[in-house]
Amino acid sequence: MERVRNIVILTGAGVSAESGIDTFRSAGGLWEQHRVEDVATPEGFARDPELVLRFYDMRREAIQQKRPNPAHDALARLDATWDGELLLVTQNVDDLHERAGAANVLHMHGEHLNAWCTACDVRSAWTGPLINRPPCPECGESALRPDVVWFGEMPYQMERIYAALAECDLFVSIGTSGAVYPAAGFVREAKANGARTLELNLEPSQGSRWFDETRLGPASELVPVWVDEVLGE
Ligand code: BV8
Repeated sequence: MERVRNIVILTGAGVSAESGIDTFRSAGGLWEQHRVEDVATPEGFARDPELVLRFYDMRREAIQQKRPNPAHDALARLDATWDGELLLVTQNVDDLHERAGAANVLHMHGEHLNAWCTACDVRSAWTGPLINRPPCPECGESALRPDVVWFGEMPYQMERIYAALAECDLFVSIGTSGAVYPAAGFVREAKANGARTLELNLEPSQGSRWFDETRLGPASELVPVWVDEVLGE
């Protein structure tokens, strides 16, 4: 394997599955008994803000009871010791990568532990519920929403992601079904720029054919083995 210098890693719900956080597809297309369009779209929020706020309050509370698993720990170890460029992009809105010690995590779909004020546009760290419409720490308005990218909304820091994909020699996708865009298209972007592409997943994803190599199994087993390989290289 020619010397790898710049790595981009994309993680999805599968990397947090063994920490006890439900993936989106495991619930047979329903997501915690809700349809995505009712709880993860701006239209759904406008239609029934209480339903959406309760949905996110429940998940924000739940993730704070969970712990990182060996996949998060291994990625944090790679982040701390890799001597080239490393960008860890996650589709997940939990903070398990950070709690495992990863330093530069890019949450392209936002974060449960932030609240976004629709009055002053400021984002604040937030661990409690939003259902009782608490005042924004910045402007005092009761206009806080989850700082999460809903379907139809633009994911965060896309330019930074595409710049890293243009420079990377290795793109690794971990625990994602490849169902949601633009994240699902990153492998093609990396491949077009000459990077090698590796997928670590419990089952083949919708984009498996774009990967040079796919390893099937639980992230808590596959990720530490891969990190040892790439550090030992
Ligand atoms: C946008 C935050 C444009 C919310 C999320 C038609 C065709 C193509 C695209 C579209 C289309 N119609 C609409 C679109 C665009 C849409 C889209 O892609 N829809 C899909 C459904 C077709 N995308 C968007 O809307 C995005 N925005 O396009 O904006 C735009 C342009 C200009 C201006 C404005 C806007 C925004 C998408 C972001 C939505 N928000 N999350 C929240 O979390 O509450 S997405 C959410 O679902 C997750 O963040 C994640 O991204 C996605 C689920 O994917 P995964 O993470 O992969 O999880 P999943 O359950 O699917 O898979 C888990 C995998 O893990 C499985 O493969 C499983 O086998 C594996 N696994 C399980 N256990 C383990 C494991 N692997 C390893 N170990 C294990 N133990």
